[in-house]
Amino acid sequence: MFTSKLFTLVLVVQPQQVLLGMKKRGFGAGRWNGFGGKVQAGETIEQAAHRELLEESGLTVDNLQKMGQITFEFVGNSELMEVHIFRADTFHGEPTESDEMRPQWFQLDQVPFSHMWPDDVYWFPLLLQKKLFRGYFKFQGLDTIQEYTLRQVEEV
Ligand code: 8OG
Repeated sequence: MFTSKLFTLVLVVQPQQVLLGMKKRGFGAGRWNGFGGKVQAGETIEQAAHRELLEESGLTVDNLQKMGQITFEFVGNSELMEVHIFRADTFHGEPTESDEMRPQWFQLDQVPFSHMWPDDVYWFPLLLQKKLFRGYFKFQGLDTIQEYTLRQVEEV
């Protein structure tokens, strides 16, 4: 029997650049990623996305666009991770390093996929093209995708 836990992930995108953070500790440490984390009891997924973005990057946004939903299974772990992925095209504040993340802008043609989660190379281009998607990735360990599905959808 599988159970699942909700997570958020926010990508701040500018016309030529995307903001990523180097995860300094915990799950995904050593990888560049968007900003996000677990949805806490009593908050909506969107509230969690705003909170985690502020905590980890120092930024606030007026508008989060829902872009995708990906479920991750890790072989041997019965808890699935359901990650809700958002995009923001405008923001307030200055990217600021936190205990968890060191933010840095990347040119859109220089996204550091070899130092990101291995599934990102599949769905990131969809997010950048403003296409909505749903996916399922089954990992063996933290580096190997055993199988996956990914499709474009009309509504997330
Ligand atoms: O609270 P914590 O930092 O552990 O939350 C994990 C964050 O990592 C959350 O924002 C969701 C995100 N995340 C995964 N798996 C993957 C993945 O395969 N790719 C990307 N880009 N982000 C992921 O949990």
